[in-house]
Amino acid sequence: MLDDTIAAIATPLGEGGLAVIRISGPAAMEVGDRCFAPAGRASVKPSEAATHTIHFGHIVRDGRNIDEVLVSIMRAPRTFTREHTVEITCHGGLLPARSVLDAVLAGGARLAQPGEFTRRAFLNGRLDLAQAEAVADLIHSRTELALQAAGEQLAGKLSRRIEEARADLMKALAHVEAHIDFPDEDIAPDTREHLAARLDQAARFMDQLLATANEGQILRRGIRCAIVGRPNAGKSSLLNCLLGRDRAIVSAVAGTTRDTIEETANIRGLPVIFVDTAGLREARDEIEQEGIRRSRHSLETAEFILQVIDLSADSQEQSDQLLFPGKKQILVLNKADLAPNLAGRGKAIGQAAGARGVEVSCLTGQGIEGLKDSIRDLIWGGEIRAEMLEVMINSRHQEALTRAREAALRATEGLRKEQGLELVAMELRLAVSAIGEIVGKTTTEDLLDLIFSQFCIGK
Ligand SMILES: Nc1nc2c(ncn2[C@@H]2O[C@H](COP(=O)(O)OP(=O)(O)OP(=O)(O)O)[C@@H](O)[C@H]2O)c(=O)[nH]1
Ligand SMILES: [Mg+2]
Repeated sequence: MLDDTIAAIATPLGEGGLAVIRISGPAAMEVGDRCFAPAGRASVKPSEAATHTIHFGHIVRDGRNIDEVLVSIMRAPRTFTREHTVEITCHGGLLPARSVLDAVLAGGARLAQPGEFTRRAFLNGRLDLAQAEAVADLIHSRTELALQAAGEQLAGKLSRRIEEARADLMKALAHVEAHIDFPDEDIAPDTREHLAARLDQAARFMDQLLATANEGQILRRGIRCAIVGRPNAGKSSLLNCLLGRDRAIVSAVAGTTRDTIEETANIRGLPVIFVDTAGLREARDEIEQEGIRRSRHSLETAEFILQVIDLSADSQEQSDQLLFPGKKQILVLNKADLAPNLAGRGKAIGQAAGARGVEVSCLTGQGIEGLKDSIRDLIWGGEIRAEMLEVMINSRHQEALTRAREAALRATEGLRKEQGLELVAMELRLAVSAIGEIVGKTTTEDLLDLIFSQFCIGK
């Protein structure tokens, strides 16, 4: 598969200033020769051009000029894929980019699959698997913190720690295997204990990495928060305040929001997916009934809840507020501007309900910054430190690490319980292989397909 030459549009499909068509593979220069006509006095064909140079000219097909372009020539191995690469920068817009791509395909390239450029970078040793995943994280990151974490992973911070852990396990395995090869020299009890202690340490190291999974997930896919409460409490107003724009309709009519509205906001660097919902009450009609059903569904799937309470409403109504046991939540006591007599009571009301209470006014913006801090504290559990961003495992890493850790623990137990060394070695081999999956030392086609299919075409 690596001997053919692939091509794709690398920029978003839409109108823009420029579009880039990327060609990679052994015949990239020849494909370039077939569709690019250099212009100007110093003009050369791609196959004759010096590496890492840019050339002006036209893309031609059947003798007709398709677009005026710049062509970048980059020869292997100093390229993203480590293969010969030609990048054609043409006019932006779907049609010019498509026409140039068609000319390139007619010139002998094959259309790339999603993620195929990055897959080649991995197969050619330019990146390991964790770094390749970081490329996708980088593209999809929605906040600067997420971007920073992806950048650290791309730079190899996670990979280095994984390699260290893998090397430790391999050393232990080599040690055990050496004793298997010379069966008459049985392993001494203190050597067994020494090895077991080393494996304990490796398991602790894996525990440290595993502890970053939660934050890693939050930064990568965001965290879901349902905004719930009675009709007219100000849920949609709160969504708009947190987003900083007028997304949802706000009105004095109770029952304004009927469908759920989802939007991602950047809260202190964390991507939070807020879901505004229909107010919870006895439904007045079929549509409202469906809206309330959706609200309840959002409530169930949310990882935390902002429960909005209208401070100015009469206290009878407050007393039948719904509580959501087992969910992280913040009571947002809204319309503080209308209830100056209740100022400062938020904390107490929250405590009475067993949650943090924050007074805000969506009208004046009072308390909104404090609410953002409370949200960050609730989901991150403390301050966001730079070194935390250096390693943030994803769910695939978590799964592989958990397997590696369990196998390492079984090996430790085997050593301490004087079990046969064959068994210990088998567990250690499992551990080495599981941890190797993270960086791609051990992989299967299926795993690669799964990872790279999540990329866009052209990446
Ligand atoms: N004075 C004051 N009015 C507010 C505040 N927040 C919201 N309102 C008003 O309260 C009314 C209801 O606001 P919405 O945001 O539509 O309330 P909701 O909870 O989304 O209501 P439903 O979608 O109908 O369930 C509107 O008239 C808002 O202008 C506030 O902090 N102070
Ligand atoms: Mg609403």
